Amino acid sequence: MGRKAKTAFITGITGQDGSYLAELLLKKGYRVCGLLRRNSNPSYGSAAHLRSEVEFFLGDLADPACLSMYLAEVKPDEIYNLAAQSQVHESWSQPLATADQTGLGALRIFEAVRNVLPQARVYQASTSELYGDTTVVPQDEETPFHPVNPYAAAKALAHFDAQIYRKSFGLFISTGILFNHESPRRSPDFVTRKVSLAVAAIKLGLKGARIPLGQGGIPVINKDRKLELGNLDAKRDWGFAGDYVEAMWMILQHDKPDDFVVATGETHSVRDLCESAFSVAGLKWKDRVVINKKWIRPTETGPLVGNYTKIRKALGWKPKVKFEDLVNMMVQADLAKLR
Ligand code: NAP
Ligand code: G4F
Repeated sequence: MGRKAKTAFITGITGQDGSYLAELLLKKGYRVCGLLRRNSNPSYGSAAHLRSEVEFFLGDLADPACLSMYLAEVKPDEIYNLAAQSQVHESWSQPLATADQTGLGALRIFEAVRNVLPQARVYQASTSELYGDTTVVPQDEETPFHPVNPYAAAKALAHFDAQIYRKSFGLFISTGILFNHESPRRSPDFVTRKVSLAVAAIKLGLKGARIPLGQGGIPVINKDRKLELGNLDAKRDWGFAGDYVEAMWMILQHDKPDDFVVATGETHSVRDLCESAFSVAGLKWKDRVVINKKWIRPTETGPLVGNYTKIRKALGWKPKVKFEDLVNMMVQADLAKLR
C-alpha cells in the first residue's frame, strides 16, 4: 500500500504565492484546499486556472468559527497561512483592517490549530518588512526587528505569536521571513508589476481604456504617457515567487519548527528596476518615469538584503531566478498579455 496523500489548507490561495504554492502541491500529489473570500462577483484571482483541482471553502480570516470548522472538516496535514492585507502603502490608509487581517488573522489560525488540530504543521508568512529601518546589512534570522509601518507591525504580532505558540503549546509552527518576491502574477499594487505593465503599455502604444489599471485602480501610465513612481532610491532584495513557494514547502518538511530567511542575497534600487525593465523593451527609462509624491511613503524601509545561509545549509534551498531574468520574465509576460 502506498502512503496516503497529504492534505494542505492554504489561506490566501487566490493571491500570487497561494496560486504558485497550490500548483506545486498539486504536482506533488497533495489534496489542496483553500480558503476563498466571498465576493459579490465570485473571483478566484490567480488560482482561477486551478478551479477544478482545488477544493475551495468560503470563509474569512476575520471569522474564527469558520477556521475551526474547516480545520475539523478537512484535517489538513499542513496549513499555509498566506492570507493578509499585504500592501504596505495601503496599510497607512487601512491600519485597522491591516492589523485585523494580517496580525489577528494569523492568531486566529494558531488558536484554531491549538483547539482543533494541534498535530498539524503550520507555515506563517513572515516578511523582511519586519527589519524596517534597520542599519544591519545583510539581514538574517538574528537581526533585530524595527517595523516602520502598520503592515510590518501587524506581521510582527503574527511572527511573535507563531514563536510563542510554538514554545508554549509545542505546536509545529514555522515562519518564513521572505524578502520581496515577484512574478507575472504579482498585483499591479506593487512596484515591479506596476513598472512591467507600464513598459508594455508604452511599448505597444496603448491608449484610453486599453491602458491597464495599476496601483489603486489608476491607469499605469498618465495622460502624458509617463509612469508615476515614488522613491526611486528604495532598495529591495527581489526574487521569483515560484522559487519562494518551494522554500515554504521545504520549511514544513523539516524535522522541527523554526524560522528561516528566504532571499536572493542581492539588492537593487527601484531606479535599477526601471532601467532594466525599460531596456527589455528597448526604451530609455529617464524619458518615461516621473516622480509623484503620492507614492512616497511616510517612512521607508531598508536597504533590504537577506542572508539565506540558514535555509541553504539546513534544507538545501537556494534561489534559481536572477534579478535581470525576473524583470525580463515580467516585461515579456505583460507584452504578450497586452498585445
Ligand atoms: P497577495 O497576492 O496580496 O495575496 C493575499 C491573499 O490574502 C489573497 O488571496 C487575498 O484574498 C487573501 N486575503 C486577504 N485578506 C483576507 C481575509 N481577511 N480572509 C481570507 N483571505 C484574505 O499576497 P502574496 O504576495 O501572495 O503574499 C502572500 C503572503 O506572504 C502575504 O501574507 C504577504 O503579506 C506575505 N509576504 C509576501 C511577500 C512578497 O514579496 N510577495 C514577501 C513577504 C511576505 P482576495 O483575493 O480575496 O483579496
Ligand atoms: O513593491 P512594493 O510596494 O513592495 P514592499 O513595500 O517592499 O512590500 C512587499 O514586499 C514585502 C517584503 O519585504 C512584503 F512583506 C509585502 O507584503 C509586499 O509584498 O514597494 C517596493 C519599494 C518600496 O520601497 C516603495 O517605496 O518600491 C518603492 N516604490 C517607489 N515607487 C513604490 C513606488 N512602490 C509602489 N508600490 N508603488 C510605487 O509607485
